[in-house]
Amino acid sequence: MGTIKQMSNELRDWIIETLHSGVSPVVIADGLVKKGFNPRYAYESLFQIVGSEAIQTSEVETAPYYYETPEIGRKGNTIYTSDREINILSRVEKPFILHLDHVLSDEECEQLIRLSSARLTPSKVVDSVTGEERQAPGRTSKGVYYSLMENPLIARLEKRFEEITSYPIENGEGLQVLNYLVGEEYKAHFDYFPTNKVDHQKGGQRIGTLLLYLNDVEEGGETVFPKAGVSVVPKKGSAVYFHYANSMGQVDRMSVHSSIPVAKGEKWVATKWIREKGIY
Ligand code: PD2
Ligand code: ZN
Repeated sequence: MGTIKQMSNELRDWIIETLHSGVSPVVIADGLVKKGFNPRYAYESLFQIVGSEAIQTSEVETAPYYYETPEIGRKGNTIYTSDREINILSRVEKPFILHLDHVLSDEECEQLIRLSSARLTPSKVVDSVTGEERQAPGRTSKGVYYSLMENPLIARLEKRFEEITSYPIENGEGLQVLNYLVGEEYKAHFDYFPTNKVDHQKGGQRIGTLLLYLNDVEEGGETVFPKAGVSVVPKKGSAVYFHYANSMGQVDRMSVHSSIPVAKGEKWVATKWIREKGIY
């Protein structure tokens, strides 16, 4: 019978690291018991570590996501903004995804690409454990961030996005424009932050994404929502809006999505991430 009742600092650090990598506490506790730890001690220690480190574990996130329809989903089949009429092409409820056409004019798409071409740098990802930004092999595109209202074009678009989504401009992160060349992709990910890494002083959780297509792609480059069985083909001026957080602080794991590799041509998109509160 295992009777070890003391844990070295090294072992504690290893447990924290392993929890962060997504291994469930139960699996780790079972492993400790197999190594000769007292079962009760192993389980209580794991419980304590999870609590004190605020580690998000698969056991903690078991409540089913409660779907709430965002305001954009109550506007019917056409969204009227002060300068455009935008058509809704398709709608998925769970996860919530809207496909929109004519969000940007051809000239606006071309202007955004022209402005961005000279400023591209390698894109980063939000680390699913630390919540910090870093470069990663799963995201091979290049991109540029604009600050809110940075120039007259961005200001006009920000205002339009506010009217489309009904979220104030201040809830939006600066627009990001991305460029993917042949073979480049953004592997499956969530846009929301790990729930224990949300900065409530700076806008809080990301709740929705407006992803705008700036050009037609010859082949590949679709945005794929594998849990919904949806694949969005990039079309110049169109957009997809997806919503993945509710007023109870839950996030929707069904919203996992990716940009599959461009097979021919190149792909330009703009991403508008929306937070639950004003950021600035
Ligand atoms: O470029 C895309 O299609 C894409 C897909 C998934 C962009 C993002 N996510 C993103 O910017 O978050
Ligand atoms: Zn994304």
